[in-house]
Amino acid sequence: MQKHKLIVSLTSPYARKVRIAALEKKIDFEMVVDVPWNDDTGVPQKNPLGKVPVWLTGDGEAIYDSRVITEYLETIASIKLFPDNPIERIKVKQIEALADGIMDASLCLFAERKKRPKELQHQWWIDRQFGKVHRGLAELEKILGDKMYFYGTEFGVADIAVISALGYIGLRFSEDFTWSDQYPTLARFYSSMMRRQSVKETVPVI
Ligand SMILES: N[C@@H](CCC(=O)N[C@@H](CS)C(=O)NCC(=O)O)C(=O)O
Repeated sequence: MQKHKLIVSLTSPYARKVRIAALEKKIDFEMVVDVPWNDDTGVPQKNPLGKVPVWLTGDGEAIYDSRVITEYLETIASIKLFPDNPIERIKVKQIEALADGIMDASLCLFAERKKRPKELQHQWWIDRQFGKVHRGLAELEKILGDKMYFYGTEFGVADIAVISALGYIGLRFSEDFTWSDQYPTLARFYSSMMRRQSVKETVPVI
C-alpha cells in the first residue's frame, strides 16, 4: 500500500480545508501540486470534474470534493473533527456547506472580475455573488457570536471550512474588500485560529 496523496493547488480554499483536516488528524500524506487551470494538468484523469482537491488513497482510489474527503478522513484517523451524533453532525455540515458556498461565490467573483475583460463583465452577476458572500459572512458572525469555535468546545470541520473561506477572500479581494473590518467577530476568530500550526502553514500563496 502506498502513501496517501493529496492533489492541490496552493490557492484553493477547498484544498486548504482538506490540508488542515489531514494535518490536524496527523495523517501521513504527500501533497502534490497540480493546478487544474494549466494546460498540462493531470487532474481530469483523477476527477472528471477537473477540480482540486483530489485525495488518492493508499490503494490508488481517487476521492474528490472536499466535503467527501473530510468525511473520508474521519474514517481513517482517530482524531475526530465531526461529532458522532448524526443530528449534531448535520449542524456542522451545514456550516461547512455555508462556508463552501461563500468560497463558490468568491471564486465566481474572482473569475468574473479578474479573468474576464472589463467590457464583458456582468454587474448583475457580480452583485449577486457579492450578496451571497455578505449574507454568508453575516450569518457566520451570528452563528459564532462570542464562542471560540463554530460548534461545541473543540476545533472541528466547521472551523476549518470558515478559516479556508476567510483566507481565500483575503487572498483575492484585499484591494477592495477588507472583510476583517466589516466582520469583526470573524476577524477575532481568524486571528485566534492563526495560532494553530495547521492553519499557519496552509495560508494561501500565489
Ligand atoms: N465542490 C468542490 C469545489 C472544488 C473547486 O472548485 N476547486 C477549484 C479550485 S479552488 C478548481 O479546481 N477549479 C477548476 C475548474 O473549475 O475547472 C470541492 O469542495 O472540492
